[in-house]
Amino acid sequence: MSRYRIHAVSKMCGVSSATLRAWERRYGVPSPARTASAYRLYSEDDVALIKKMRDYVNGGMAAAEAARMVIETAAPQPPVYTNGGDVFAGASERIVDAALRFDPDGLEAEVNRALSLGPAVTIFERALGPALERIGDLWHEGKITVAQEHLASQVLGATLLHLLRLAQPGESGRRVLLAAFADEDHVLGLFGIGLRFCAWGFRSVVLGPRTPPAAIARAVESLSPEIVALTVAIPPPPPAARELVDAYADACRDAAWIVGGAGAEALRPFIEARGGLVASTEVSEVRAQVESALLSRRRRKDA
Ligand code: B12
Repeated sequence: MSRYRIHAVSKMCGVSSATLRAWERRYGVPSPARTASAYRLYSEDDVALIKKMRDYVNGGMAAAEAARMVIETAAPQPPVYTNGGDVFAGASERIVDAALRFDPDGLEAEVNRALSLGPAVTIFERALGPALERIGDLWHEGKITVAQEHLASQVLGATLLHLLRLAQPGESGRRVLLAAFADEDHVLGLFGIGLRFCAWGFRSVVLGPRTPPAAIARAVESLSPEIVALTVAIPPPPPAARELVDAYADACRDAAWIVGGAGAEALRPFIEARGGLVASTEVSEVRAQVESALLSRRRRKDA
């Protein structure tokens, strides 16, 4: 049962309230219940987690590592099933609810909780991605403000980048360069697809939003990726679009390249004219597209 307020817990554990809030925000350790007026209410289990975390940190362990140990060794919590028993859908719903409440701490805590549900790619595809899409729809319908949507994008974007770092495979030699078109800020879907590439054995290098062709050219020259994955949500108008796609095609040199995102279809003729791929909207088909592009690339190199 949850019964202790933050000041009481702070005294019981010898950890300041500010540190307790920081541990919750950064690591979800712990994620106490809330009263109707949003005050934290800690349970005995929450207090036990805090004491463990305190002991590790006092023993000289970095807080992030201590949090990981605490989460891994905690007795398994019964998952909170909602939505027909699907834990990922439940996590997604709680993230959206936190955005709807405009509750930054709750949002961080729910996102952090989702991170323990399974492999990074599954967490993205079944919890974080659907949450983003729902938040986008709510924004479009005028049910949440730009501020709420920005907050959610910010927290989820930072988390996806973190997951991407954790999901990197060992030095396998295969490398994908991930970037957004010039003038493009929408990168969350790209980070998600980066997790897929990691699961397929690629190390990813993220150049991020608004990457001009010259930057791609430089990165291709220095890093020799096997494939360049670009995203575009809002394509430029046709005359500029052809020029821009041509510039990306030149920048990718002999690397395979694939363009995805909501705006890719509009650029299909320009992309295909230069030997690029337009990503399928089915992620399972993207893998086949990538493998066949890499095979053609190898054949070209061997010829
Ligand atoms: C989050 C968001 C933002 C965030 C982006 C944060 C970030 N760091 O990415 C911010 C606040 C910055 C933003 C800004 C703007 N946004 Co906005 N945004 C959204 C929102 C709500 C969600 C996008 C998202 O992350 N979706 C979730 C991801 C997972 O989906 P996804 O991107 O489609 O990616 C999937 C696939 O497409 C695929 N994929 C994507 N890229 C790639 C690449 C490869 C290689 C592969 C294989 C696959 C792949 O993988 C993903 C997995 O399924 C959408 C609304 C919506 N419902 O989509 C609007 C939306 C995209 N935005 C829109 C607009 C208009 C803007 C602004 C112009 C708003 C403004 N007035 O300032 C600016 C433009 C900024 C710019 N220059 O790019 C419009 C675009 C309409 C259009 N097509 O013209 C939308 C659709 C909202 C709307 N309904 O009006 N936005």
